[in-house]
Amino acid sequence: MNLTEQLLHALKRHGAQQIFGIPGDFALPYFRIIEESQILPLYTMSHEPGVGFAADAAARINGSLGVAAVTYGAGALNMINSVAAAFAEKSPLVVLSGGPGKGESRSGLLLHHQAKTLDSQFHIFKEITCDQVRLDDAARAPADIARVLASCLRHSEPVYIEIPRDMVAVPCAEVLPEAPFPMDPDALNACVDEILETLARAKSPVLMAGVEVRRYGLESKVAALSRRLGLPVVTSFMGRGLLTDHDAPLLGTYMGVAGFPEVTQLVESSDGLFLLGEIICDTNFAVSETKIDMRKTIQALNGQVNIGYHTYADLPLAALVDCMLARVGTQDKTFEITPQVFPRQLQADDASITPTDIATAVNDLMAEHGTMPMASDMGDCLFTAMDIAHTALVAPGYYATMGFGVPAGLGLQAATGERPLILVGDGAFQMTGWELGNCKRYGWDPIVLLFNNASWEMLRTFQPESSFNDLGDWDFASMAHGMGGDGVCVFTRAELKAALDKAIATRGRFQLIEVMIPSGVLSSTLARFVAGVKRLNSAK
Ligand code: TPW
Ligand code: MG
Repeated sequence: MNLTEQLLHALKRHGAQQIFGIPGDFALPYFRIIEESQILPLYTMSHEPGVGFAADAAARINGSLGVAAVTYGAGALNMINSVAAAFAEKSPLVVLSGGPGKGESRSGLLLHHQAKTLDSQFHIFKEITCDQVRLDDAARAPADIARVLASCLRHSEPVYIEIPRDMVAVPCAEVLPEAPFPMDPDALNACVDEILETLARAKSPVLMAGVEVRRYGLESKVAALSRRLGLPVVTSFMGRGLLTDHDAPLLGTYMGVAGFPEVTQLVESSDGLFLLGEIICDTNFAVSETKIDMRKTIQALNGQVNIGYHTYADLPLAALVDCMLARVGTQDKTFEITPQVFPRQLQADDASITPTDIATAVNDLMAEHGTMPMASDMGDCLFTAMDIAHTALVAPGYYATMGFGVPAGLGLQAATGERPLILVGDGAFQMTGWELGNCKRYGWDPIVLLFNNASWEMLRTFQPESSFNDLGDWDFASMAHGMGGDGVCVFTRAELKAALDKAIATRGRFQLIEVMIPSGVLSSTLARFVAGVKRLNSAK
């Protein structure tokens, strides 16, 4: 077998299910092998940011490797922002890039796509990946590939693999998976003792589940753990969508001043806050009503556990959860929780549409037709998602990049086979909405709710005086037909309901519903978020 085939088999054995990509001349040779070997299906897209977002979303939804394949320079550097998002939000994304052959590297000519030096790209990717390799030595390649893929899964962070174009077809030995990382069972037991004692001592312990719980495939175990320990569960903003299909005592999403007062009160008054796989970032915590003293929490993240003033190093989350589960018996505790209530039963009348109406309409739709996985962009659409009943969600809640929603939705459908719902603002749609044109070739048929307020509205709420936030009317619905889908523009609640009913009944083509939202009308969560941030800032 050749080097590319061994790499593809190794990717598959480590959990990859498909490849998203755009080729170029440095990548054509390995793309040929991807296509002809049929080891993993290849989906090509239109622009590299979309490739990265789709592969990232596939990784997030399946809790396994996502693969983004690009060409050297113009292709790979076009994907920097998507890979940075995956790094920040801990998504195990494998970047494959073509590269100059060894001979041409020594030619003395500058090569096209070269920025500063031929190594510049490698150095740039070092900043946003946890491990890297250039496969320029066939003898070393199997061990290098094994190491890089093990790093990707262990840290749940992106990795970078460069394939010089004259190496793709050289003979290569099989990639043998690395041995699991050693762990100290005594340290694990001591840590679990301490966590269980701290939780038992607390009068009102709470478990906040973060994205690592999904990244390491621990949702059902964490749900069981919270039932056994009688721990109410909340997610963070970033963790929204976690545990939805598992029997967990889930109250809702913690968003400080922007969230539901019951959840905010529970979290901020807890004397035993257990942050499990939670990224400690501003979108999760800066909006706290009362500042949470992180030194008083238990934090399990990045393969270590912090309790009070000390740290247990090298304890993977999966081992920690397994060990805790083994210690808490098999009996569930009974306790009461009051879960968040979501808006239902849209008044289908002639009133104009608010973001909360969109959430209500989606809740009605999913109650009638079953839940759909969602991909959301950044913007008020993501705050609106907090009013949608719990369902799987991928969204850039921490890194907050625009342009994620549409390509991520395509990644969801490719990875799960399920029809996704995409939430996206008009500004974000201008960035990556074109990727919808790829649905037709692959039979993808997402339902897209485009929140069109003709504005960068989130920015406007923070700085209302700036007219540069006006985007004008682009008539997005009319573009759908030429791209192989159906588009409709809705102004009233009655039209919104009719459009959703029609979209759900129409399979095989993407369904774009352009929802016109009057200027200045926000979701209730974003309105609370802005009011809260302003209140906190004025108190400083
Ligand atoms: C890649 C900065 C954050 S929110 C926003 C901008 C420009 C406006 C979003 O407009 P949209 O949604 O999509 O119409 P809405 O609800 O606010 O009207 N470039 C990137 N990412 C970010 N986050 C920005 C700029 C930004
Ligand atoms: Mg907008």
